Amino acid sequence: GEIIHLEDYRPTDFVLERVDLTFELDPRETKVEARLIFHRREGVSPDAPLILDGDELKMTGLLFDQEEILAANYDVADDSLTIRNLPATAPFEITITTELNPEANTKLMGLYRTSHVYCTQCEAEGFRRITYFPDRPDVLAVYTVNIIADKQTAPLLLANGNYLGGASMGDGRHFAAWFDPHPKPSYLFALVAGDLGVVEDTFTTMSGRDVALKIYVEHGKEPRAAYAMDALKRSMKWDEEVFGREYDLDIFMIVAVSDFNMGAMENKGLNVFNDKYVLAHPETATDADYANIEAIIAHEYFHNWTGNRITCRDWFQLCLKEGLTVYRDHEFSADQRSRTVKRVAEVRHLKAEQFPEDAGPLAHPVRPTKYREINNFYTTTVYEKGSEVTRMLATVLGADLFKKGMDLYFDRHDGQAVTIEDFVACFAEVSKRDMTQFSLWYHQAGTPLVTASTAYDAAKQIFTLSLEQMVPPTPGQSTKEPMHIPLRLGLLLEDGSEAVLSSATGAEVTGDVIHLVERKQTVTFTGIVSRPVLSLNRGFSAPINLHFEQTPADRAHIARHESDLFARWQALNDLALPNLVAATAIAREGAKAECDRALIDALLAAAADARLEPAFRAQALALPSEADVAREIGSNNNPDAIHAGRQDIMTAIAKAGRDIFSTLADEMVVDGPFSPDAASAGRRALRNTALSYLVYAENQPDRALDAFKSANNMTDLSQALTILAHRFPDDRKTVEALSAFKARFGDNALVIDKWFTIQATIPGADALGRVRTLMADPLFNSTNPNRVRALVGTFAFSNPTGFNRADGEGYRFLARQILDIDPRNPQLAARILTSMRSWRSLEDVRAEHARNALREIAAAPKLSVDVSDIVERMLK
Ligand code: DPP
Ligand code: ZN
Repeated sequence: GEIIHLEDYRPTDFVLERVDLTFELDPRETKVEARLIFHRREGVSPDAPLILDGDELKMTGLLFDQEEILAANYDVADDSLTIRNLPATAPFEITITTELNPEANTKLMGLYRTSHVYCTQCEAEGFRRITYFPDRPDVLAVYTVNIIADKQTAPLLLANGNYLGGASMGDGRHFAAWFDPHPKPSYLFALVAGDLGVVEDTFTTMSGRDVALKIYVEHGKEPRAAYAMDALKRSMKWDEEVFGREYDLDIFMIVAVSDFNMGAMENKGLNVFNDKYVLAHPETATDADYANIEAIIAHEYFHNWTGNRITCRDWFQLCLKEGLTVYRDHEFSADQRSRTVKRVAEVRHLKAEQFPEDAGPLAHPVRPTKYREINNFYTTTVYEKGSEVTRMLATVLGADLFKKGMDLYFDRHDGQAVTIEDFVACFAEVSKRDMTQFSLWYHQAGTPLVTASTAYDAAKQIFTLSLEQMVPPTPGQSTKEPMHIPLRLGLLLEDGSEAVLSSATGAEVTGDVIHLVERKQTVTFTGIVSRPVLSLNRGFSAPINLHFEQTPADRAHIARHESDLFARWQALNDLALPNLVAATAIAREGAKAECDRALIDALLAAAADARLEPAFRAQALALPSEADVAREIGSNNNPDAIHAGRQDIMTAIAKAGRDIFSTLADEMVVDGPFSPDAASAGRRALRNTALSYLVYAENQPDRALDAFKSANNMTDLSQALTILAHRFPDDRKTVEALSAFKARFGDNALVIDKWFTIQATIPGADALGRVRTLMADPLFNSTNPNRVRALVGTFAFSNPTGFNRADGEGYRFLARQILDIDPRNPQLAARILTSMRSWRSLEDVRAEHARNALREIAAAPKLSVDVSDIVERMLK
């Protein structure tokens, strides 16, 4: 659990040339033989020992060039192996034998079992749980893998690369050999063995090579992999067309497993997925599930170039592969669906997850400089903010130079393990821009606050925009430098046209982008014939908090007339937030809040505007969440008041728009057989949003109950059930609907996860009791990460009133859960604990309870490094 610092990086003393692995698989006694060929790096002292990483390993054999090593020449512990007196220059072979118990591996790191399937997860540091190894991403080697297993229970034997061959062994076992010609770091190693069904297809690459595509799932679930296969082929094609990247092996495999800590893993040629992001069927998957599958299949596939062929020098560079690959999958989804709707969803997610992280005790730079446990840095900052930084790079440079920079990056660094500096240098080189200031986005944590004010001189036709930026202090970084903030903007004129921005002084302006680079900057636009309405940060061109006092009338103008549709959504959001904040204050006094007419009119105008696509209208009508309101208020938060105030506003909008919502509920019915395409999904989204408002207006469950009974797909069914459960939790009809749902889908784990989630997120103080009851349900399973996240995770992350009960019982419950999960699966425990990251912004009584719960965790006698790292940072 020591702190690792970026500045301490140095290359290994020994170069690993080749890796030969043999696995004799057994549920409890798996034998692994690793033959590793090394040579001493030039210039390294001949006395330097070889030090290999391990984690909970048991070594049963150690050879040097096939000879026993003298006991005096090595030291072994369960977490390291040190070998001394090794050759000064000549290559040598070390053979290590270890014994593993996959069945007992509940951490789901290294080699483990899930539903009788052997499977591995090695990122970030799981390979060291398989054998002693230089387990770091800058050690790239070519691997041969031999797998031996029982033929009956494990007819399928998979590893990275291309299949070499296999045979029966006569003792009921068989073997298979795989060879991966691409040098790779150990975190991309994978092995899968078991009895699975397969869906097969082929893809012909841009140079005419045929690639065999295989998706392995549990027997009987093959039809549910069809959409994932379709998404994979579209991803492969898109990466060729947009980034010029071709696949490089003869085979690409995906395996879906039901016990997995993360979403999915991009192992070379053998992706392993949480089955949640592979399996989909109209009766069991929602539109959101389909969109997630498409995005994650693409994400892992895109890693083949951004992550695998070009990998990270060290784990501080995680955003090099993750931020860039998220950006690529965002662009892919935008091209496959509606770009605006996709952008709105991204920004909602960024603000809901990353902004709170960046504003709390867990804030860290996109490229951190120290960590205790790397598993705790697979964060929305590294992923989503990392993606936003890549997007800004494209905005600052423009599409052509960005593409040139990417091409240079691929050409120059293919086959290497590199850094963020290497990446940024490619863009500096092609654009001849000094990227030093821009790079602060990687180094300075915290969401910048930009304050804008404007003036218009009608006589001189001059419009002045004054901008000021401030990056708030974050842990370990008390003072910050001004950043390079690219702000896209539009000046909307009275007649509905847009002012031309060509004559600006005071800032660099490229196209519709202002480059804010100083702490304070005043930009002047001349030739502006009438008072313009400023639309700033179009498309969310920079991930900032914007403080700009704009009148409701101006915001409503943007919401109606902006050519940039994202900005319209943003304007509606900006109209809604002050209403929700005011409603919170009123609710805190025990009174009922009113809603501004400007907001109601703007929302209903968007709802009824048939020129706007339904998915956009649904997003426009979705008010900022309770978490959004809490973030806007910032401190002394009372989740009950936020909830009550928001309910008042929802009801006011619902009543005012009853006719429109009723029309939409009829108009947006999707006829014909189910299709997960974006247009149909958009109609369903708008219809369900309208239904939800109607239930607010009517305040009785019948309409939701009808929707529940008539639904012919999981989107409509789960939405209707959510409305029933959240609004009428104790109604007999709701109770019946919940049990009907459970009875119908009891054998489908992914749907039962939804059943748990819907109930875990029912607002109010009774939620905790409900969660406790659900934990006793036979379908609850505390060892399955998806199930634990569905119940305990969503309760803590997504039930603000239930979790933040004023008596602190929610926090005490979570503390106990964390201490229970931690010994089994520290990664899962640490992740769920981050749900408390904003505890300091709660009002005093709740904050005190939260602090005590965190202290209870911190005081536990035996904590994993994962949990102790998170809890200590949260209490600091
Ligand atoms: N590298 C993995 C990913 O794709 C981590 N789960 O994000
Ligand atoms: Zn990734």
